[in-house]
Amino acid sequence: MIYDTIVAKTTANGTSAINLIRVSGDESFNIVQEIFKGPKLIKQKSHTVHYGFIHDGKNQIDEVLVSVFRAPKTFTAEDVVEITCHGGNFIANEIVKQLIAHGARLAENGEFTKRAYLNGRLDLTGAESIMDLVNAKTSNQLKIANSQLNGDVLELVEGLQNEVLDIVANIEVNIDYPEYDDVIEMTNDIIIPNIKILMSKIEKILEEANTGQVIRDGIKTVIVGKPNVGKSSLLNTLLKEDKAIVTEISGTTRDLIEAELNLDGVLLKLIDTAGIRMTEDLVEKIGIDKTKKAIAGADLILLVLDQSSNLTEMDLELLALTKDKPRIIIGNKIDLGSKISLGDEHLVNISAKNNIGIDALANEVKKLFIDDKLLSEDYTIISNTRHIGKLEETKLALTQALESAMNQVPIDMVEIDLRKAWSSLGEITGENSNDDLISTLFSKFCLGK
Ligand SMILES: Nc1nc2c(ncn2[C@@H]2O[C@H](COP(=O)(O)OP(=O)(O)OP(=O)(O)O)[C@@H](O)[C@H]2O)c(=O)[nH]1
Ligand SMILES: [Mg+2]
Repeated sequence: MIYDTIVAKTTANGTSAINLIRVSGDESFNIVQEIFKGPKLIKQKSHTVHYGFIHDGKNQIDEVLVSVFRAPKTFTAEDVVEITCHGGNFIANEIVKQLIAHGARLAENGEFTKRAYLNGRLDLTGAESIMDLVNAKTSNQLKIANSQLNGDVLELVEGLQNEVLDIVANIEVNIDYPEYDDVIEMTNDIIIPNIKILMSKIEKILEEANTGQVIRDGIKTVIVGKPNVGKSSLLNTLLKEDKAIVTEISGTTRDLIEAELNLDGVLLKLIDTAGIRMTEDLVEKIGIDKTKKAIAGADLILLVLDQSSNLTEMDLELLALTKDKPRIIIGNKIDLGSKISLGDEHLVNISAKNNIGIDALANEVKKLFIDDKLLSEDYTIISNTRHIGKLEETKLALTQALESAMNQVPIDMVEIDLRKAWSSLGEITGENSNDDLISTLFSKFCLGK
């Protein structure tokens, strides 16, 4: 298909040494040539770089390097020209303006990657992995994004699709050649075990996806406790910086304080909260309300208790409030004593102020969420929430197919559910997906990507 020629600055706003402007589409070479004084671009070999000047017809704008890439071996699978100019927003914006004046259109967010997808160079999972690469903050995030970019998720999903098709083929054969009266029973005997095998495969993938999702999205970790137990001290010790104010005054933290921590390749999205207590102070009350909301939205609670004094009513309330959440109960200020014991409940003793027990705490967090085996071996892990949702849909359709088959429902009805399973899988790779989904998905990309 032929699309119009698009342009965007690919580097972020702000002062930098160099900026890169990307142009993609059939007219790329011609449009850039209009404002480029240098060699004739159309005559140059693909994947070469050329020195020259950009001008606006009257004046020189910048001294640049122009790289030319001919379709189809380019990022978008279209003709692409990249202009490397000096840094600073002004120059880059002037060049983009000139390119637009000569017929290019300003690209939408993610439109270059969208073209790569529409032109068949990437499947949807490959395109999504590019956004994950750009956003990666830990080595594990990078690892799963690269595996997805290399087509591992595509391969996994296509494998599952083929298994569904094999089952459908069994049905088709028997529908086409219904030589025997008991054909339906026979077919069910063949397909029921196959559906079961496929379902258990998908269940295993979904189980492992927990680890993938945690790695991709990070763990929203909320530090809670009554005032003065050392929540902010814990945040600071974990971050190795004085991010939150720490004082001996109860009620020091009023608002949520957010920070990110790379814990051996696992991203913790930490939130320090206002200590919970009864208070008449309006500001503190609002802070406490926010704490309660943060608890509700957390993946993990770090509930901090104070080992230097006995448990209070408020501690017990907080223990009850967080009971159903994944949580780690921490006994802080272990340097001052160990007055608390919780019976069967596991307590991780630390001193936030003196940096004692912090590594053990970090290990507890990892143990709770990450299956290391999946990362060390050559596994394909699904990590993207959209993919997980589609796999759940697939599983549901297979469950329905299985139920029908077991109840000897007419075989063509069973086939409808199997086809549904097949098409849910196809939505993961973008083999069948609607325009709205594609637009929303790519709009989350940054400009120039
Ligand atoms: N001895 C000792 N003191 C600590 C420890 N951790 C924190 N503290 C002290 O406890 C006091 C309160 O610490 P914060 O970190 O501000 O406590 P908080 O839970 O954030 O308190 P609020 O924000 O008021 O809810 C400060 O004086 C800290 O220095 C520890 O491990 N040992
Ligand atoms: Mg605090």
